[in-house]
Amino acid sequence: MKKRALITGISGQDGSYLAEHLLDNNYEVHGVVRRHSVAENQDIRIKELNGRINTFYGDLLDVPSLMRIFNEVKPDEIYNLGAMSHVRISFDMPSFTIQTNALGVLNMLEMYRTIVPEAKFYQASSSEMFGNSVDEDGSQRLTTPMRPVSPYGCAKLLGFNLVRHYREAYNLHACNGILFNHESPRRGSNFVTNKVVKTAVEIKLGMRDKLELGNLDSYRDWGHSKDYVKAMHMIVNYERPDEWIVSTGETHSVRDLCKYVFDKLGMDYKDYIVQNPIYMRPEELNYLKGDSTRTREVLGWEPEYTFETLMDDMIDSWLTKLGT
Ligand code: NAP
Ligand code: F7E
Repeated sequence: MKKRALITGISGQDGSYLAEHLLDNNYEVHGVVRRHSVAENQDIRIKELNGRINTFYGDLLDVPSLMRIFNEVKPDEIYNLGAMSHVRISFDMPSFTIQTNALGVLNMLEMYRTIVPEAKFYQASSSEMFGNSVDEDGSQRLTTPMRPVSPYGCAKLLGFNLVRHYREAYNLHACNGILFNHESPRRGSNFVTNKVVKTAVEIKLGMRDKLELGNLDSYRDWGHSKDYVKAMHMIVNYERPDEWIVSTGETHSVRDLCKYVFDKLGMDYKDYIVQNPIYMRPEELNYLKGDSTRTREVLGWEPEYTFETLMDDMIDSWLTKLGT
């Protein structure tokens, strides 16, 4: 019999790639989608999967909907990817962020514990939980202190701890993947990578003449979402529930990112970038570089994309979308 997976956030970047990966591995895939006033927008990233996946209306904050879905699907594996995932916007919507990203995890764990305790559970934890802690060698790892610097990071840390607590208290196969930034052509266009790539392509095509950004001096460890969803599946299927770091181990500044993308399109980024304080954060996370040695050695996970091939994939996608 096929294994049944339930994905919250299936309409998001990772949820859509994870659904494809699980279908390729012969899973029956179910997902939770939220109602949008523009119906076409609620499944834009999963349209191609129509007929191959089963979706349910629901919300992490709507316990009756979760109860109905858990009882109907009776999943073998649960992937909790639903979240308010934009760090800058979490400062504007701290209460909603904390409800969705922390209380939402509690709601999911309660459904799991009471309805399908024999199932396996994955929580989408984040490198944003580290805040500005960096080990002496310039990396973050499981032992690095977690001191988040955004409402998003604070909420994710509560979710992370709830997963640990439920695992120990109720003997559940509940796992945390601490994923560093990962991107793709499906990334929301208000995250920095896709914003830079999309705008640079528009400038190249004469549709715009500047790119407004915030802090150019922060560093991120950027990988490809397609590689990272494979790690999620490996984490859940490892013999023991645990915590895992998923990262490339390379870091680049936002300035490096701009330079690479504009160079690739034959332009000098310095001619087009304007800094606008509205994109700055009340508190910034300055530097991320993850040490995923244990994940590679124990799970055998290896990313296929490099920073450069990730950016090239995103550039090609926007060039195609904008009609060249
Ligand atoms: P994303 O594209 O923003 O997708 C988030 C998904 O969550 C969307 O499907 C969204 O639905 C759904 N959602 C939001 N609020 C919800 C709620 N209250 N109830 C149910 N669903 C809700 O994010 P992503 O990049 O795929 O990230 C997936 C997960 O990994 C998130 O939990 C994120 O915080 C975490 N994470 C991401 C990264 C990264 O670099 N991408 C790194 C570490 C951790 P709508 O489309 O209807 O809003
Ligand atoms: O910002 C700087 C910004 O919004 C990256 C989420 O997936 O990864 C993501 O969070 C950097 C920051 O991602 C703009 O200040 C400059 O230093 O692309 P981002 P993020 O905040 O790192 C973590 C791991 C997650 O878990 C989150 O869900 O870029 N930056 N100028 C800008 N950022 C944005 N968005 N827009 C700008 O104009």
